[in-house]
Amino acid sequence: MTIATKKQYESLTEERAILYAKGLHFFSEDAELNCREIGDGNLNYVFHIKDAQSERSLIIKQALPYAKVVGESWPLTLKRATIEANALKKQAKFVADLVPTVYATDEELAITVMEDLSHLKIAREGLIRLESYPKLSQDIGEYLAQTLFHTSDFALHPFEKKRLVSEFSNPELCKITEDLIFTDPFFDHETNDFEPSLRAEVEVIWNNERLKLEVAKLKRSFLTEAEALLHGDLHTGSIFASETETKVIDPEFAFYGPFGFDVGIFLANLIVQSITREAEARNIILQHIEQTWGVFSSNFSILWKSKGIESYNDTKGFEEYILDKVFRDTLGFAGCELIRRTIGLAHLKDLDAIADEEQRLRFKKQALQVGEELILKRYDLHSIEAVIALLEELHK
Ligand code: SR1
Ligand code: MG
Repeated sequence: MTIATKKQYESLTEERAILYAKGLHFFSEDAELNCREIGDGNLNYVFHIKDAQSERSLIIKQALPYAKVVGESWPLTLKRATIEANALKKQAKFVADLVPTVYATDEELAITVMEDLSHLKIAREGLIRLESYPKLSQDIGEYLAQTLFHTSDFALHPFEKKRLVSEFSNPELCKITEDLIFTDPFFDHETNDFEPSLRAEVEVIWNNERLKLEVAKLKRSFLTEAEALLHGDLHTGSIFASETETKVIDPEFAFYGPFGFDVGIFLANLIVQSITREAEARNIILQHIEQTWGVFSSNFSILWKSKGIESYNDTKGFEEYILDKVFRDTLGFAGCELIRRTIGLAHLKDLDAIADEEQRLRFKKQALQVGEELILKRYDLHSIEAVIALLEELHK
């Protein structure tokens, strides 16, 4: 449902969100609604609205006309709310159980009304507390294979594929990624943010021409390879999880880009957990890393054989070539994400919240080291097992 409104954009408060929810006719007329703003991301308001009597609830997400993380000095398109809602609806066609249901959208107010997932926890928060998410890698591997394959030229008529490329043109949000992941961390840029004790390691990165050449190639892939509809920001803060459920939220960065980007961003966020954990807790994460790639690649392969429409699909070596390219890109993008989350503008609680300074710095240096190695060695690491071995080396 699209709600018709003649309103000019104005940001909601908790009180206004309740009034807005009443107009949706989702709750009974006499419902006594409670509302809390629960958004802890960098960009949006998220209102949780609940009728205490019936227990019915929903989420009203509103994009702000600027990046919340920086303030009003960083204006940001409201069109991202429409991109996000349309991406969720598109993904629901392939992985309905793994994304929240969209109930309504309102373009003028940049609002998406959706299923309340507050019985689940943001995966990053749970992972930091060593909570167990046994389904995480199975579900995310499946999500990646289904959403990426079905929105690619391997599954779509070329006219429909190109229509979607245009529908999901998202230049402002892509620019954030281009700057914050692929450019700024590799130069002495004012957006960077790192502890003074890391300066020596950071300067090594800024002066490493071989590394910068590889990052330039990865940035070019991100800019030019419109392979599939990406989530665009698939870190563990974009995932709600429990022991039995996984839901991927927040695809406001969605656009047509290279297959390996979503896979790489997700793996990088698991890699950070593998750095900060010890013993059995670390093994669980290493298994998730291995299984994510395993589930993604085997499901992609099954879809290739069962649903592929490309004339060359049966040509010997083509499928292997594609999956090998996705694997190399995945490692490279994961490396860029590790570096930017350590020294760029947007950090991770997994690392920043470690109180012990010596330990925190050691982990951050390891994140930088793994990031550099994944970028530089991505053509020498021939399997996900080789990546696991590289991660295990850190703890020897
Ligand atoms: C200004 S936005 C900073 C970061 O938050 C988002 O979640 C993306 O990861 C972006 O790079
Ligand atoms: Mg987000």
